Formats: sequence, structure tokens, C-alpha cells
Amino acid sequence: MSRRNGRLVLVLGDQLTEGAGALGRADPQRDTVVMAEVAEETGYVPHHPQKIVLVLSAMRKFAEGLREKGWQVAYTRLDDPDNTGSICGELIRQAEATGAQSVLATQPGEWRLRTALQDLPLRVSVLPDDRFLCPPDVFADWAKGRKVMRMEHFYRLMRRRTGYLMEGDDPAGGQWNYDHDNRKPAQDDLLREKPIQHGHDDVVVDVINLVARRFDNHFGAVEGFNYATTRRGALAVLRHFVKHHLADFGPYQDAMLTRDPFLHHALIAPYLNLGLLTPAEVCDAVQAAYEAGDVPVNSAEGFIRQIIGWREYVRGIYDLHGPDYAQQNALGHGRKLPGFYWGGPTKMACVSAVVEQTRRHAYAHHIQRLMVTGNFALLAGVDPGAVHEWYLSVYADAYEWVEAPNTLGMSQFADGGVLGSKPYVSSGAYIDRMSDYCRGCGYDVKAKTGEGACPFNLLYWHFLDRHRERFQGNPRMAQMYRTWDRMSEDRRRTVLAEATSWLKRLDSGAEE
Ligand code: FAD
Ligand code: DLZ
Ligand code: SF4
Repeated sequence: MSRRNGRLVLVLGDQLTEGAGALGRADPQRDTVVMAEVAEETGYVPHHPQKIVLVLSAMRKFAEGLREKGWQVAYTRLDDPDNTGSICGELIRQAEATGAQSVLATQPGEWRLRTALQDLPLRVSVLPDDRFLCPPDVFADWAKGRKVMRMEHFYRLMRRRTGYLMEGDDPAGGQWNYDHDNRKPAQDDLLREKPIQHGHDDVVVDVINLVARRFDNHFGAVEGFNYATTRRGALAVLRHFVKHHLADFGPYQDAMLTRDPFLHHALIAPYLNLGLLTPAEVCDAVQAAYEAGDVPVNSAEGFIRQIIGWREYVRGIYDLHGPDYAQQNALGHGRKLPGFYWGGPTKMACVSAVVEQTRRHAYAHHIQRLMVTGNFALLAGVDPGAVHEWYLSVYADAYEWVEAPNTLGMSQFADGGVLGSKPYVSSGAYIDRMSDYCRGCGYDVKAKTGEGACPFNLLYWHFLDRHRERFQGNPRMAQMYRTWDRMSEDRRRTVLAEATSWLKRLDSGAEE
């Protein structure tokens, strides 16, 4: 059908929210929605197969829902013979097919696509992504003139703007942040409520078969796929979390267990990032549970901080920085990413457990990402570009705007300290305190040097020593340097020599 007077309305795979952005401004009578499964998006990194199944299944069902509501949707499937392979190629093709002269888009999450849209030989209007709670100009205003942009300061602004957990001008319960009540280790508990099981309908089965055929060389298991692929399913996950896990979210958010990858986490990041849930409705649900007296303030606050604080803050940082965000490497790290990140063998039980649950579920929670795989890569001096590519590939919730600031900024200190005032490094003692990994490990967490010494213990001091010039003046690291300096010279020499030879063996593939 000709829609010569209408526009093309671009809906990307992570813009599946009715009424938001371009979809909110478009006219179903005149405009044509364009959605496209394309090789450029499925291939810019080797995405985990479950992430591709999730995105493509959710796109297909969202398109069907729009059609049922009367929208004209031009939908391209990955194996359509006419598929041009890119979002821009599909827009040009659909412009020719419909006669439309212009495109209405919501700002894409990634700079890569933002730039590509600017170069299109069509008239393109880009609207802000209004699913975020902090408009870009508010973030830019807040950031202007600040030497340091700490999340905690931004978070207070967001609490005041949104009114979540506020009692007049004051924070609910009298404190802005209740983290000191949190950070407890967890015990194996067979009674802890398990995640909802999502059945596979025909759409999901078709996409699983497609992905198994086309992406069988990607790291990650496609079998066991258990993500919701509709808004309804995503809402059920949110309700399940609020009912069964929110109350314990705060105390146990940093805990890690080999046999329980999910603990009390919400498992909603994939849906928020796709648009099947909005940050506002998630926070409303948590606020309501708090007001009803169902959950304590430390859990409600800890959770709301992740959404209106961290999530909005990393979006603002990514937007502010510009397209070369992922090129940063302030510490000059260049080691190759070890093969065990892609499932190769390692004796380190902590790394092995986190990589294995990532392979099975395309999921690891924040502390596993930060303090196990991220901590190891930082201590070992792995090239942050390679670490970034890994995180962008292997998690079902991974999109560059959120992944890159977390990986390069928070986890790898590659931005030189914009996101964090000090690097997130720790020896094995932290992992031992917060998890059950060390009990089943081929290394000994109590051994600081010698046969079987935990590599985190050796590499921790190696990291501090090799970056002394940069960090010794940092007041938050002074205690670490004092401890190192109190060791005898002999001991320091032994630690550094053992760390160096462990890294050499790692590079040669002899150390696992
Ligand atoms: P919960 O632990 O239950 O937290 C609730 C929600 O808070 C999450 O769903 C998420 O939307 C939000 N949130 C929590 N922490 C952050 C954070 N630091 N930044 C942004 N939002 C946050 N999150 C992503 O959504 N996509 C990514 O690609 C991603 N990459 C990361 C890479 C590294 C190295 C690190 C350290 C963290 C990364 N995170 C990323 C943040 C966090 O790990 C995930 O949001 C969280 O693990 C998702 O699981 P959940 O939904 O069960 O979260
Ligand atoms: C992640 C992803 C994948 C795997 N495939 C598609 C796709 O085929 N079509 C599409 O429109 N979007 C896809 N996406 C999401 C995009 O990569 C995402 O929109 C950009 O990274 C911008 O955030
Ligand atoms: Fe990880 Fe070290 Fe503990 Fe082993 S001993 S699980 S390597 S922290």
C-alpha cells in the first residue's frame, strides 16, 4: 500500500514500548512502522544466543501486537531474501516500497546507530528516548562545571525530582543510602523462591531454531532459554520479584553462591533495556510495596537507587562523553582476554562459576560481574576494549549505553576515574567473605604466596605496585599502600615475582 504522505517510524529491537518516543508521536493511519532483524545488529559482537532469541522473539511479538492495534508494520525477518542486512538499508528499502519521504525515530541507545541515522539519504527526525527518567538536558545541567560526577550526588537530585522514597524534602527513614545495612553473605537455601519458568510458544521455538542454525559458533547455550518475550511476561517477573525477593534484595545483593545464580535479584534488566518494562513502573511497584509495609527501607532504597540512580547516571555519562567512549584505556592495559572467559578451563572456582552461569543463563548479577570477572581482568591488566566486547556479548541485558560505562568506567577504571573514585580491586578475601566459591577451589584463598596461592591475592599487590604513581596519593587507597609498605622488602619481592610468573604462565596458556 502506498503511504506517500506518511512517514517511516523506526522501532529498534530495544525500543519495544508502546506510546514512547517516535511511536508515541506517530499516526497509525498514515505512517508505517519499520522493524528489522538485520545481520549488522545480530553481529556487531558475538551476542549470547539467548540474547538474540530474546530480542528477535520480543520484536516479532511486539510487531504482531502493533498490527492487532491497527498499525501498518513493515517487518523484515533475518532470513528474508531481500534483507539488506542493516537498519539504514532497511529504511531505504521501505522508503522505496512505500513512497515515504521521511523517517521518525527515537534516539538509538548506541552512538554507532545515532551516527548512522544522521548519514541516511532521507529526512530523519530523532526524538529523545522519553522512557528515561532524567531528560538529557537535566543531566547535562547537573554535570556542567563539575570536576567529579559522583553517582551519589546525582542520585539525590533524582530522588527529589521523582519523589521516590521522599518524606517532604527528606529521604524516607532519614537516610539517603542504607548500604551499611546490606552486604551480607548468603547460605544455600532450598526454600528460596526460584525464577518463573517461561514456556516456549511457536514464535520462540522458531527463533530458537533460527539462532541455533545461524549462531552456533557464539559462546552460550541456547537450550534452557528462560526469558519472558512479552510485556505481560515481563510484568509477571516484576511482580514475582516484588512479592518474593524485594524484601531480601538489600541485605543479600552482594552475596554469591555457586548453586544459586539468581539469589534475590530482580532479573528485570533485559526487559527494562528492551522497553517491555519502564523504569517508572518498576519504581512505582517498589514504592507501593514499601508504603504497604511489605519491605524494609534498606531494600526499597537499595533497589530504587539502582534504577533512578545508577541506570540513569550511566546513560547520562554515555551520552555526555560521545562516540569514542569505548576507546578509553587510562591504565594502558593490553593483555589478551584469557580463554576461560569463553568457557576454557580454569582452576579458579569463582571465575569458573560465573562464566558457567553466564554460558547457561546469559546472566550474572552485579557483584559477580564487578568483583569476579571484572576484578580479575583489571588485576591481570587485560585490554579494556576486549573486556568491553566480552560484557557486551555475553549478557542478555547488554547494550552499549549501559554496558560500556559499567565495564570501562566502573569496572576497569579505563575512564581514569570519572565513574569511580578508586578502582574496584580486591584480593581473594573479599570473594571468600561474600561467596562459597573458595571452598571448592583448586587454589587456597588463605595462601598469600607459594604453591597454590590464590591468584587474586598475588595480582592485587601486583596491580597496586605497578600503578603506584597514579593511586598512592588517593586517600581512599592510602590504607592499601600502607599495608603493602609495611611488608618486608623480601616478601614484597616474592609476591611480585610470583605474580609475574603466574601472569607469564597465563599468557602461555599453561596457567588456568
Ligand atoms: P538487580 O541486581 O536486581 O538490580 C535491579 C536493576 O537495577 C537492574 O535490573 C538494572 O536495571 C539496574 N541496575 C543495577 N545496577 C546497575 C548499574 N550498575 N548500571 C545500570 N543499571 C543498574 N546492566 C545492564 O542493564 N546491562 C549491561 O550491559 C550491564 N553491564 C554491566 C557490566 C559490568 C562490568 C558491571 C559491573 C555491571 C553491568 N550492569 C549492566 C549492571 C548490573 O550488573 C545489571 O544491571 C544487573 O546485574 C542486572 O540484573 P538484575 O536485573 O537481576 O538486577
Ligand atoms: C541487540 C539486537 C539484536 C541482537 N538484533 C537486533 C535486530 O536484529 N534489529 C534491531 O532493530 N535491533 C536489534 N538489537 C538491538 C540493537 O542492537 C539496539 O537497538 C542498538 O544497540 C541500540 O541500542
Ligand atoms: Fe577465586 Fe581465589 Fe577463592 Fe579460588 S581461592 S575461588 S581463585 S578467590
